[in-house]
Amino acid sequence: MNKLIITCAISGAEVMKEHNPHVPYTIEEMVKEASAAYQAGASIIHLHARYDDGTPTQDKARYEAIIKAIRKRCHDVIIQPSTGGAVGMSKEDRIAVAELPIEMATLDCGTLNFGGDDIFINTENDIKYFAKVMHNRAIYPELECFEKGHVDTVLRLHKKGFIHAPLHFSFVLGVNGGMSGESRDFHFMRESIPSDATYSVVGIGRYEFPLAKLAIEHGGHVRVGLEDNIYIEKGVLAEGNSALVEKVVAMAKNANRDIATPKEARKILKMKEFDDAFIL
Ligand code: KMH
Ligand code: ZN
Repeated sequence: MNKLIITCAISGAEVMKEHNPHVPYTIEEMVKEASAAYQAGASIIHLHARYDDGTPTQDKARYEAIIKAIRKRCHDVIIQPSTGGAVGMSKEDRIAVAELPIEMATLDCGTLNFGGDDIFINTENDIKYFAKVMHNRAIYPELECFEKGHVDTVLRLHKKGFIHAPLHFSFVLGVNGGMSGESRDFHFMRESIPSDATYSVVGIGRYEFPLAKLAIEHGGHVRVGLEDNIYIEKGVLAEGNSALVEKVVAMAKNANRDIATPKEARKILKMKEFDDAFIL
């Protein structure tokens, strides 16, 4: 089977130190969490910038400082900034990070109720706007789909020429307001994408490891991290992002699936090779 790409979502925009003290806010904390996750086997770091007090921000200068610092410790890791940011941010603020020379970023593929009364807005025009900016800047989109309708939207916009191949999906399952992350949901999603597309699972909360197991067994890829889940097992807080990555590495080993390096991940995803231009 192909090698397993592990993404680590180290920070998120919603989870706070009150939930798990290892959630990074400062640049130093971001570097510590990212490099430990990279050493443990993550080839992609999914990144939300925060200010030192934990407030989420899409400020370009803050991203630049974090990315520069991570790059010094994890030379060839794939850094995937969020263009989702936090609920309520404008699309102009969300996409500002795309002005940096980044190789990959998230592209959120539909609107949903988000964890209660919040609404995470991604209209069809928003999706086209983000896709166009990213395409024009040669930024590889990670297609985040929170339910099956979002996959259908991607396929329709791809057919119409707004979203370009290669298609790499992330099935974000288990958000309250989105699709759940049961085995039937996983199979429905994976069977709904073209055979030449790739996918990663993003299991929220208790879905993180059961979905990781399914993806490992079926040739998919896996994202873990404190953005998505703060527990290493029921009721036990994870001692940082690297503990979550290590658990997936052990699961992959059990299933005889090797872990992809960043170089191998770029090849599997049909990305361009690492370029010094990505060093800010
Ligand atoms: N924080 C969520 C509202 C992304 O990174 O693009 C959106 C999110 C998706 O986390
Ligand atoms: Zn995110």
